[in-house]
Amino acid sequence: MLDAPKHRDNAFHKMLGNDIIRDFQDGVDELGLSMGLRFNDLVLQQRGNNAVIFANGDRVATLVGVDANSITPSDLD
Ligand SMILES: [Ca+2]
Repeated sequence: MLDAPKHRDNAFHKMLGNDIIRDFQDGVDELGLSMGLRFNDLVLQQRGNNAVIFANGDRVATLVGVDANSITPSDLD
């Protein structure tokens, strides 16, 4: 079951799969987690210039041009 997006502008990115998010702005945009995931369920890795987010061993999103260390619970909806 998927949650409906709370708003549909570019400032909110719902991670539903192996998404490539190219316009994430730290401190401006928020990430939405599906499937009841919480920040502690995530693994963040730096791959080149990108932050890659894993949950339960699966890649759920790639944030292009984002520092993995900049993603904290405050970035989640
Ligand atoms: Ca942040």
